[in-house]
Amino acid sequence: MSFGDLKTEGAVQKLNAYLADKSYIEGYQPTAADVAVFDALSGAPKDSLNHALRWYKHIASYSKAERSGFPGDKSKNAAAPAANDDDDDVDLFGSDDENDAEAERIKQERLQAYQEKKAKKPALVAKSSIVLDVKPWDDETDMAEMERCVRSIATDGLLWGASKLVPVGYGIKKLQIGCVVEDDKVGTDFLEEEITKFEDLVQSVDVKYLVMTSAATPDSAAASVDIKVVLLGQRYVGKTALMERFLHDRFLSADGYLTTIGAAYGSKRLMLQAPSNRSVVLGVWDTAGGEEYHSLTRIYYRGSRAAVLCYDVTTADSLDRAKFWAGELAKHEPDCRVYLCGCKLDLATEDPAARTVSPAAVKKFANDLGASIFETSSKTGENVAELFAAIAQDFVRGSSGDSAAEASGTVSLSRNANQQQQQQKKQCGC
Ligand SMILES: Nc1nc2c(ncn2[C@@H]2O[C@H](COP(=O)(O)OP(=O)(O)OP(=O)(O)O)[C@@H](O)[C@H]2O)c(=O)[nH]1
Ligand SMILES: [Mg+2]
Repeated sequence: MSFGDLKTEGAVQKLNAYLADKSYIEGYQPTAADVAVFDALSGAPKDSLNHALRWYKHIASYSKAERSGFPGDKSKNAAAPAANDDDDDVDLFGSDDENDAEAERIKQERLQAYQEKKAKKPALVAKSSIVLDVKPWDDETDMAEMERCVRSIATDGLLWGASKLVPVGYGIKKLQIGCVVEDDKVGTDFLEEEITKFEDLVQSVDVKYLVMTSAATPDSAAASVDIKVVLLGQRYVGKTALMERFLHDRFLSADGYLTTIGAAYGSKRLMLQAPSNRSVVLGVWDTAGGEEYHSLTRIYYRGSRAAVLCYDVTTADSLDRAKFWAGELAKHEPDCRVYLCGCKLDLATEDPAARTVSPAAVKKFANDLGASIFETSSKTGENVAELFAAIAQDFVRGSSGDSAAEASGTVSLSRNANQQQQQQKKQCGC
């Protein structure tokens, strides 16, 4: 099998189709096969061949010396990649001399089966991540009660997320609260109407920002990545699950844990509706937490504009690993904006005693870094959309010079601490 002469448009199109669901020519890390194909091209694929272009840019980001150090057999003609052993995939490229009718018929049959299978995939539910500013009448308004009232609004397709109190002056604070809505079920008008019904407490409601998070399939977003985001953290903290939830809005059960080897890549377009009114493509690298991959991981955070330092709220030493990565970024990528992400929030919500990472330690760490904090559950989806929406918003606002924490509306840990206290109260009956 071969892509053919990679100096021709047809061959580059085959390469593009091949890379539609793969990060590399072979396996899960850059190899000599990538170098062989890269060298065989006459230059960068054109914009419309988005998968090939994304791959090309990634391989081009390595120096020649680094490329020559990639593992694999350099003598092998990697422009003829090994057959893919993934049953889901189809061999779209016959060899140059596969011209006989039988081979063509088999190819067409497989292509048709592949397309039928693809067509049966369930449609993505369009969701938006919304952050609302809810303003009280004065500094005497009971903000805890206001938050309770807002959260009491329940309807199909609405999931409340994290919140914080933001000072607005004269001792008055507004409630900033996030939620994820299914677009065809819940709109901002509904939210505004429902919240302003608490008229004793609420003076006004504004949409701080709204991000459509599932408007595009990951594949269609690969064209031109605006911001490279890297996920870093100890093995097993939940990086891959976070990426899966963000890209595909799904959670693969705990039984199916597969440690990441090298790294995995995916991209997604977010539509920022207000106040930016533009789209941003996030290209996300999920790195391997295993210590044996650390030197390789450097390759993936190079050039990142945002890094999500993941820790597991139920695993105390995972915060130390996040600190290690913060140090590495400070040394090598000082311009990379950092977000702390406490994963597996659902476990701490279910059993507060399971939380072994202290919120105070996280806050101190975040303050030292000037980083935003999010606590997420890839199982329930809580705060995942908010995290990536904030990254996109911060990226857009970056040029205006806002600080990371203010720009993204840093998520307060206090809500979870409050929940914890409430649950502890419930448990002890006081
Ligand atoms: N309950 C719960 N389990 C989670 C969550 N996120 C991840 N897990 C589970 O934690 C285990 C590890 O998750 P991964 O996402 O594979 O961890 P990782 O950080 O990518 O690990 P490496 O690739 O080895 O570095 C898996 O069994 C997941 O199902 C979560 O939000 N809630
Ligand atoms: Mg992983």
